[in-house]
Amino acid sequence: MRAFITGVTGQDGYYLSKLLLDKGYEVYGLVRRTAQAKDIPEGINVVAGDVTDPNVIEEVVNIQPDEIYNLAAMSFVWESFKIPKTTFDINALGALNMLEAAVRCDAKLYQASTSELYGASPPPQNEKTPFHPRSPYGVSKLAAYWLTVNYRESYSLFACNGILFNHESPKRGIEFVTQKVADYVAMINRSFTLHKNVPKLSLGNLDAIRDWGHAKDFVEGMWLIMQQEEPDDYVLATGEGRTIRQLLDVAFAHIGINDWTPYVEIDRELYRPAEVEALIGNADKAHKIGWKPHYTFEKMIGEMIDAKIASYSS
Ligand code: G4F
Repeated sequence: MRAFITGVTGQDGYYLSKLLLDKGYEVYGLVRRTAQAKDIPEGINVVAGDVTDPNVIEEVVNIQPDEIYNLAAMSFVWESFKIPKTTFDINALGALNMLEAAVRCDAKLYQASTSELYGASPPPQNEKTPFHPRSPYGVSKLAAYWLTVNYRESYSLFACNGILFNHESPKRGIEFVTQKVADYVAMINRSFTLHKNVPKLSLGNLDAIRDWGHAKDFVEGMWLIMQQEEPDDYVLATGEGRTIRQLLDVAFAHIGINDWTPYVEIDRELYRPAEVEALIGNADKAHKIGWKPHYTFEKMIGEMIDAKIASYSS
């Protein structure tokens, strides 16, 4: 089997390509700058290019993959308010180019959709919940979602949306709240041994609720979705919602601190113009095809903090 992955340098690209290589796939990964390729697992065939460039279609056709995983995205919701056009180009136009490529080589296609599609729709959210995105990111991903459905219905393409709720790991970018907290907690831990003061952690909305799982569990779901008889759309989520306050409880407890309030300050700048208050997924449909997450929240946050502590002491 041959797979083509866009966004291979990101967190999900890393875990998915490892999974596929372990399964014996020949893996091709699209990278915008070849310098980025140093962070990807060994064994991937690196293809230089950009999802927004129509020439990428020809590149994919030359490779003739069996499966395309479109993970490339401008994925930071807050930033999407600052760069809406770039966000739309990468997330919507990029998906369109990959769908065109999939039609040309009759490949299966996985589209990385997101719980941000639900936005203002109250939880629990499943495949039947109405969409109401609250950011340029969410709107761009909704366009990609419907393009995927449309190509499936128009060309009988095996095209699927994985509607993934938040998923994290030590590979998560520092822009996202779990890694930002893990990094800070590791610094605090180090400051105890160095007897140094660390500035406060600035955060935005502490009352937002998210459903956080581990990326390693979620890429298994991506693959499983692509192995079904019929193409379809699936929610992947743990079903457990926590506030940012609860994330802070778990993270600080990992280094033995029970009261995090002296370490945290609120920065209004970090609020989004339109907030998504609560995302908690119902993944019953994915459970029926055999997917289930294994990591607990505590284990995942602990792993992220320990990885940061290890990086600071090396
Ligand atoms: O970690 P976040 O930036 O993730 P967000 O916005 O939920 O988006 C992530 O998950 C989506 C799936 O639901 C993906 F589609 C998307 O690409 C991305 O991977 O923020 C989580 C929550 C938000 O409510 C935010 O307002 O944390 C809140 N928050 C509070 N203070 C903060 C901060 N978020 C960030 N990034 N930084 C803060 O200082």
